[in-house]
Amino acid sequence: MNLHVPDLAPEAPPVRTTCPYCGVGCGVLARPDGEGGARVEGDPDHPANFGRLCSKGSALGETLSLGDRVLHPSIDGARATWDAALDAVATGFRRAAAAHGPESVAFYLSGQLLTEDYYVANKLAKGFLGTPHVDTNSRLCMSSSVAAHRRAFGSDTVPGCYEDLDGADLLVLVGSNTAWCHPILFRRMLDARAKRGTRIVTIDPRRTQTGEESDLFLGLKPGTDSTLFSGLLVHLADHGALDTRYVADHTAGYDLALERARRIAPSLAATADATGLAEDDVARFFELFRTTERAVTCYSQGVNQSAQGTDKANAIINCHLATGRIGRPGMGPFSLTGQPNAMGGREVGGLANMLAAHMHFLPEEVDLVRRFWGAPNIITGEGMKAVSLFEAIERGKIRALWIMGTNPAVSMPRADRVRAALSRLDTLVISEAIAGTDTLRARNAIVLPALAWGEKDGTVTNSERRISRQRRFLAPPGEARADWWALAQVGQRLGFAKSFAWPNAAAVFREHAALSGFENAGTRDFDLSGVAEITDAAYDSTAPIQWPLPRKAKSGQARLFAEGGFFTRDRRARFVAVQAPKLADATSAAFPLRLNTGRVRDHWHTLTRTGKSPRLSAHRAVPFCEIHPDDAAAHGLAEGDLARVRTPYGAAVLEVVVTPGAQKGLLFAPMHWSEANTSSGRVGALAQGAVDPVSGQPELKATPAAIAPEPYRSRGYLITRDPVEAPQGWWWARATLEGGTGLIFATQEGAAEAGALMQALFPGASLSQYADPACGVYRCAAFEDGRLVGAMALAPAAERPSWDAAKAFFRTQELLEPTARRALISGRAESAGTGPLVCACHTVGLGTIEATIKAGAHSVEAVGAACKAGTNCGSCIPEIRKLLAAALAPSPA
Ligand SMILES: Nc1nc2c(c(=O)[nH]1)N[C@H]1C(S)=C(S)[C@@H](COP(=O)(O)OP(=O)(O)OC[C@H]3O[C@@H](n4cnc5c(=O)[nH]c(N)nc54)[C@H](O)[C@@H]3O)O[C@H]1N2
Ligand SMILES: Nc1nc2c(c(=O)[nH]1)N[C@H]1C(S)=C(S)[C@@H](COP(=O)(O)OP(=O)(O)OC[C@H]3O[C@@H](n4cnc5c(=O)[nH]c(N)nc54)[C@H](O)[C@@H]3O)O[C@H]1N2
Ligand code: SF4
Ligand SMILES: [Mo]
Repeated sequence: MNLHVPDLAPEAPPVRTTCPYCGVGCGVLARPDGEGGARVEGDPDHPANFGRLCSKGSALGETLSLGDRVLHPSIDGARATWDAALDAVATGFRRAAAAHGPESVAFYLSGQLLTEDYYVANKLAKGFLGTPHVDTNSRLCMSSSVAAHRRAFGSDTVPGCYEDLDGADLLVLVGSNTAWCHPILFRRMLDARAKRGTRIVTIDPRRTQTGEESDLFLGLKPGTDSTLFSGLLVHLADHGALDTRYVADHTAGYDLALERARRIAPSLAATADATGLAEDDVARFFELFRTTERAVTCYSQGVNQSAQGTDKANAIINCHLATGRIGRPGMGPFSLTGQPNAMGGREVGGLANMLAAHMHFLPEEVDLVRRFWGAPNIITGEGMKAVSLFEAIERGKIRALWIMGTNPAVSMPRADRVRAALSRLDTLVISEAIAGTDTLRARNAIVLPALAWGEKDGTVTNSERRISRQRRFLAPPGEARADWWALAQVGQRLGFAKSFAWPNAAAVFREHAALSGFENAGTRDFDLSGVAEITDAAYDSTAPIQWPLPRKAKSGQARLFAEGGFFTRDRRARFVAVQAPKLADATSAAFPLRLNTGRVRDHWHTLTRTGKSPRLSAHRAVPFCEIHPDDAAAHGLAEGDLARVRTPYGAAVLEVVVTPGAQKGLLFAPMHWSEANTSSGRVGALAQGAVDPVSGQPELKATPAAIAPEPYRSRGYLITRDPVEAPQGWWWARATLEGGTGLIFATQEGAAEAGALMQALFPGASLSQYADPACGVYRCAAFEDGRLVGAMALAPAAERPSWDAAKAFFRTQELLEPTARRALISGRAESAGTGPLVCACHTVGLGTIEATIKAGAHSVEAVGAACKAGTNCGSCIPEIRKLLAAALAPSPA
């Protein structure tokens, strides 16, 4: 169903906008088709991607349909007008504030909001409602990096830019699966390797696709990064590799930091021992770092999402300060941000420990912001961070909450508890674009329909401090409105009409830029005053800009700190003496393993958007758990089995993936699946969430865990044109397919029950069936007027029928040939498929690629030429390379 009103003529020039997924911030050209859809391609002029898009960006056009959108406001399930819903929000907040004080109202925001949305939310809460309790999913994402920047630089400043990746001779990737999570930056890194021989070192307990592509992979024990980088600092000091001038002129605290590092990692041997790495590997890494001046260290969630995430980041920054490798071309510590606007959220001050525009709570800062806003109720100190915030909700201390652009019932650690806590609130407001999320299902709420990508208008900031426009190219569907508008309306209803009266997003942006420059004589890093008077027209047409961009500056600044100038009082950076690493909870007999969680290549977070794309849903179709072969054997598990993974906080049933890339003792499961798309694959429920003492960021990578087989009698798939409810008792995961939707399932039932189910699902249809109850096999295709409407296969669990071939028959609505009809139920179809998807852009499966290699395509280019795999976005090239290596390896005989 497409309800988008035709907005722009199909022939109109493309709209320049920005990808709404990761923090790389790629430029996108969108060509609306006039029917609510659009063709997208990379913007060749955008300095983040120069025309490239990864698999997720390339498939954006598949996520624009309106069938599952929230299209009008509702109150406790009943449709309401915007006026009524906004009145209800204002009344709820006013009531909570009157009865329990303004601090009983809270906001839980998102790094996927636009800067303009974020700015208005922050201003409303911190200046007018008078509550400090504004936090965001960025707490789970990069708050440890923010804290580390502040400790080292006195400000939350990313010192470098993407060109440093092109110009580095050494790239160290710490706790980052860059190949899958920042694919376009990874392409730039591989280009650098091809052009200048850049070496890539990956540090991660799992051998990820990124690790596979690296020159050196260090599979360290979880949580031990601070030891490794302490060892590196000691090595640099002992080998005369310091930049003594830089240390003397621009830093403080070196001696203490080195002394602490020596205690944590006194020698190479001690470092190797504590990190579980081979001494040779550690030595090679240290030497590479010592001898390569142009070195960039990139880090993301393996560093941030950790009970000592801030220390990990500071241990890395220490090594760059000690060598003066910061702010110069091809050098620097580089926090890769996750969400498209993680940086924008930091700029407006949307974290509980910030006030606004990179200012905190010094009395003069509070006074400055108060005067600028004309704020009657300015807050004077920090609010609660995400984990504490939800605990306070559980205790009844927070009575009203506005959730915007995030799905905490899935993504918060201890997600079961978080979901239950929501029922304690008197007023819950949820601004959402997609219906049926786990958070929306958690309880009744005031639901406000948000604009989605393609409909929204505003700005986002990427990892290199570059602000790009997200531009509207589709008409707002239904009654959906901009998030900033809804927030401003509530501000007006609470009696602050004048302060919340912006006519458009450009006006909000101007105010935000003006605040950054207000009484800022170079003492605050974040300064956008150069665009504080930008006209509506210029805002509409602006090219990406980098900050700082002070008044009168001709352009933004690409790098900072090459010659010091830090934002501490004495303008010196600080070395930080870090603590010896220790994971929050020890493993035990009951929970002998650890659960690491993260991401897969083609899915985004809780699947509300990538889950709509058949191509993106094919790469990984079920929630799974990676395990080392030895652990699998010890627990009686084989590839493809289902296993129950338990932690002290929750449990999930996941498909087992046995891989030597997993570290012994460490499980890995993706965070993506929710109750909306699987019976029990919601991994957030299992995460411990012990918080980092400095940043408050929860640990999501090392929860003590147990695993055991979860046997089922049968496995199978069910494909239908429209979604159907899975029967009680099934384990299932749902994926979007071309022309249909599919359930991969496991059940204690057999052929007879499967047959009965198909009869019930398709009462008027003609069923072609094959049943062998004795062997537990059942296959069925359902036709209505000759059109294929359903297909099912069920077999004993060990056989796991694959749907790869059957899926293909749903791509068309045409009548099927008799041979195709026979193939569908003969079981032959199963083996005729092309196997699991590797290339999402050209829909090329594993089987096809293997056959292509066998037929003589012996390079990535040759495979591409023969079957197109890897020729569009390139996200799958690492996987193709791996298949080539496996196929072409000399056989042992
Ligand atoms: N495809 C895809 N891309 C995305 C996203 C997505 O959902 N899907 N989300 C975006 C967002 S918001 C974010 S934050 C980023 C995250 O991007 P990444 O940080 O690259 O992704 P993760 O998979 O969460 O974790 C990275 C790695 O940290 C490793 N790790 C775990 N523990 C440790 C440790 O103790 N030390 C070290 N060194 N490594 C460890 C994990 O094994 C994992 O491989 O991705 C962004 N890009
Ligand atoms: N176990 C585990 N948990 C994790 C992580 C992990 O690695 N492991 N990673 C953490 C990290 S780094 C992150 S960033 C979080 C992400 O976790 P979430 O932010 O909870 O995940 P999303 O699915 O991106 O949720 C965004 C929601 O906003 C909705 N939405 C989309 N566009 C708009 C809009 O314009 N306005 C509004 N109002 N709503 C919109 C989407 O439909 C979706 O429901 O997860 C965290 N949780
Ligand atoms: S790397 Fe991919 S997901 Fe990230 S911004 Fe670029 S196209 Fe979007
Ligand atoms: Mo994130």
